[in-house]
Amino acid sequence: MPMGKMSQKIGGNVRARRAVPLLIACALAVLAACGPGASEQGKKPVTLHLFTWSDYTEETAVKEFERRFGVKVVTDTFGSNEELLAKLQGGASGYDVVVPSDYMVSILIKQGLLAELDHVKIPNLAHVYQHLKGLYYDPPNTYSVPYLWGTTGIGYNADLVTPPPKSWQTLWDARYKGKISLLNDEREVFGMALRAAGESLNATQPAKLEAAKARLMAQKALVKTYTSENYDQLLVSGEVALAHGWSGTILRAAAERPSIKYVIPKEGGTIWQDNLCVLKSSKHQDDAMTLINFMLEPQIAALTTSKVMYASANEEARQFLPKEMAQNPAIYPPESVVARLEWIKDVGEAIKLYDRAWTELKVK
Ligand code: SPD
Repeated sequence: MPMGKMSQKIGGNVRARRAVPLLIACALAVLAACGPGASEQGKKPVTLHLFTWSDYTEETAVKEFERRFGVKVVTDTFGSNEELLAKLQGGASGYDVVVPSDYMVSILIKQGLLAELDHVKIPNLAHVYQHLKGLYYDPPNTYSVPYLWGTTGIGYNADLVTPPPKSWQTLWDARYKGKISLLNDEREVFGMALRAAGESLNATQPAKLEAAKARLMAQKALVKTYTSENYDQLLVSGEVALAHGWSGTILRAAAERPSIKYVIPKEGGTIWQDNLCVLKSSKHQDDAMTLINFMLEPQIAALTTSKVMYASANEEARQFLPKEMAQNPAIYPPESVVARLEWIKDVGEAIKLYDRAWTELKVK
């Protein structure tokens, strides 16, 4: 029973039983102790712990879930897939639902960290675009449900950057010294430097990574900051003129300051998809799947996209979006753009080369 109705009903009982206040006080005390999610049998309340990207949830939707299912949701955020992985490997316990991107799903599966999903409990999976299911990182979607997807490109302030950037090389333009931010994300930053040189963003050859590192080292003096969490605000305030970043975050900045634009450079960049997954260690797997199913309700998914401005993997959600979002090519890029994008993949042992190069870039 939804919490609202449950408490109305208990309120009614309170009025009807003025003669037995002690009994009522006990009943209320039990409920208060149980809090959200307490079943009518007085079971312990359920709190789900959601570990997701920063600025990736829509508060009204979360509140509606809590109201409808009587389960509380506590949200904690990360800024990169590697941060998520490190926290899980470091034994961060207590999370139920996590939101890894594509390649990180494959890594978490390999590490045995994800629970198998029961598709019967997630009927709204039927609303997910067919072409976004069954992707390389989890072909049967045994462990992951597509949630939001997007691209990686350049956000720029057209009042400050002329001509408009067409190439990643603009991020090496000394005229913008101190006005450039890059994602704080090793696969994205190395991926960008590799694509800028015409390479795959999944290159594993040491020489290619060394060359990418040398280019990033040379660029470093121009870079104000490596951040994945506040570059929208840096763009809006004018502190940076060019930001390597994710589509939705830049579009949110553009909504605040119309001179901010988003471009995917001609050399191409990353296409990515973030997924809803349940951790094997979750003690609330059924509730976690209920949350996932809820997030896939078309109107809830539309609410989320209209806030975060990333494309929903949910096909049915699109009709509930305002037209300017549903038809915005920066949110839903056309096939011709998707064709020059590349998915980040698990590079296996070569990740050690990336890790080392990234650490060197950040410390030197
Ligand atoms: N602020 C939310 C950003 C979500 C980005 N997901 C990105 C994945 C990239 N590889």
